[in-house]
Amino acid sequence: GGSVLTFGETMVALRGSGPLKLGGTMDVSIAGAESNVAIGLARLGHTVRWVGAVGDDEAGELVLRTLRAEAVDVSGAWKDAGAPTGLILFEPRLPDLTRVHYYRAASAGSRLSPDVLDRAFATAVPRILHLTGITPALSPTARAASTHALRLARDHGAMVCLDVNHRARLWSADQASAELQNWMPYVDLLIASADELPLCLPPGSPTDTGAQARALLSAGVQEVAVKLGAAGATSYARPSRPGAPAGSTSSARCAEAPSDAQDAGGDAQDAGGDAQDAGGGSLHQPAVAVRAVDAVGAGDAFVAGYLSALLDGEGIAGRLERGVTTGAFAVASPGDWEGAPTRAELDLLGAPPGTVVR
Ligand code: KDG
Repeated sequence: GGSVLTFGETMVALRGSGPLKLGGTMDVSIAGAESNVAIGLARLGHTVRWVGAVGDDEAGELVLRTLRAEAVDVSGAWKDAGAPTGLILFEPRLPDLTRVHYYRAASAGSRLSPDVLDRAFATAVPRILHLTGITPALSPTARAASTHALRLARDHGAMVCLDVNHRARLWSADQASAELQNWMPYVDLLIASADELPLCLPPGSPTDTGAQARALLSAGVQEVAVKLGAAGATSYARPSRPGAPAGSTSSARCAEAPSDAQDAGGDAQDAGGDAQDAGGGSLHQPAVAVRAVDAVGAGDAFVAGYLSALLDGEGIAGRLERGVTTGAFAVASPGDWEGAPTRAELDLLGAPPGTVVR
């Protein structure tokens, strides 16, 4: 059981250091947005379960062994003898630009189906179901598994967290939008980058991020967290109401935050920079300034931090603060999830440059 259930495809990840076509050496690890979140949560001490399939191959062994080593519950994961484990190649092409190449069509992980979620919920009902917009892009059965998960969460009273994570190499914006719009009535917490918000709304919706977030709140979402990369993140929430789903109870904090709580010039240099009320039931949190090494996985790390604080009973300011902190750890370390902090390490980012912890 546990606090969080997540499902999706996790692949073997090969990461080079320059143009792929030149060859050379690559590091071997694993990657998958949902398992990145699972590892981030487990490092922070939460119980988290990842469900999905790998092939009956050594690559699949690597995936399961790594997740087990990170204290992610993989008891509901399985090996599919009929298809291989998927593969992802990361090609760092410029200091701030990484290209991704997928070898995942018809992979084991893409063959998820709705019965998998029935089994997961029959074992234990999580407090939070976390899913991403990657899974429905993988196959028709994975899409059906995703929508089935949304219904199971609603039926069992689990809170739903969706990270849009649009992957243009897997499906078009139109395809994503046609699917994700229908999901909004089931979603409690929506996490997205600003350019992904329109994918969740009908055509002709507002073009301004704040207005889009508020349109989503009107469509039934309780809380919208917008990831802004180096600019931090902004959350929008509607006031909590009696009978609201678990986890959304402190949403009202957002609207209540005093607008003069912080110095208006709070900037990204300030590792302890607190959230500022951006008006209209929204709260902005600047990013923690770090030397960026690898931005891949930062969004997933943000989700892990955000959900961790939510599980701890923190309000929106605390969720944003932990989200930008875990996001900064991800950006400052190579790999998708390798640099994710433990709870004791969360404070390290506030240390002055050149600090040696002895
Ligand atoms: O968020 C990081 C992911 O993009 C990476 O781990 C691979 O899940 C992945 C995907 O489908 O792109």
